[in-house]
Amino acid sequence: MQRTVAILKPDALQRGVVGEIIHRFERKGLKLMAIKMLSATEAQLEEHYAHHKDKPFFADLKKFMMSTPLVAVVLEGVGAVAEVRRMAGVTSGREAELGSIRGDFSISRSKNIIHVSDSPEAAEEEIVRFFEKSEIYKWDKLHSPYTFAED
Ligand code: 3AN
Repeated sequence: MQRTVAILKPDALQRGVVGEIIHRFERKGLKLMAIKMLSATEAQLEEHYAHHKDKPFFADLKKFMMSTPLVAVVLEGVGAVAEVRRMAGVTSGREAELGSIRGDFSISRSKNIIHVSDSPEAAEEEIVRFFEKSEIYKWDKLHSPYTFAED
């Protein structure tokens, strides 16, 4: 099983689509291992968006991400990283396929509703960055044998 992180951004909270998005993850069969609201710190965002630190939009991106609390979840499932990326859609809401979270709920590149981990390694780093160990719950999802198979 693989773990991944999704962070619902201020536009998801302002637009009132947090529940709908979490509902999609549940319906897909992913296991919720952690869920919380948090106020991102500047230090967390500088680390999280280090690959964008020289971009002209970096200051606005940080300001946006600190404009409301965020909702962060840890999800578990077979191939969860790729599956949740596919569910999120490509970065720009204007290019994301209809049916994906960004394709359905956003029409912008900067206000694109959700962050999702882009690799298993990034997911593990993000878990450490945004969660305390005690906030991650290990539990048996009784439906798992009906959701996941050898393939
Ligand atoms: P993703 O979130 O799909 O992995 P990244 O890592 O390229 O995409 O971008 C991280 C965040 O930076 C995006 N979710 C978006 O909010 C913001 N961003 C990326 N490119 C731009 C851009 N050209 N203009 C404004 N904001 C951007």
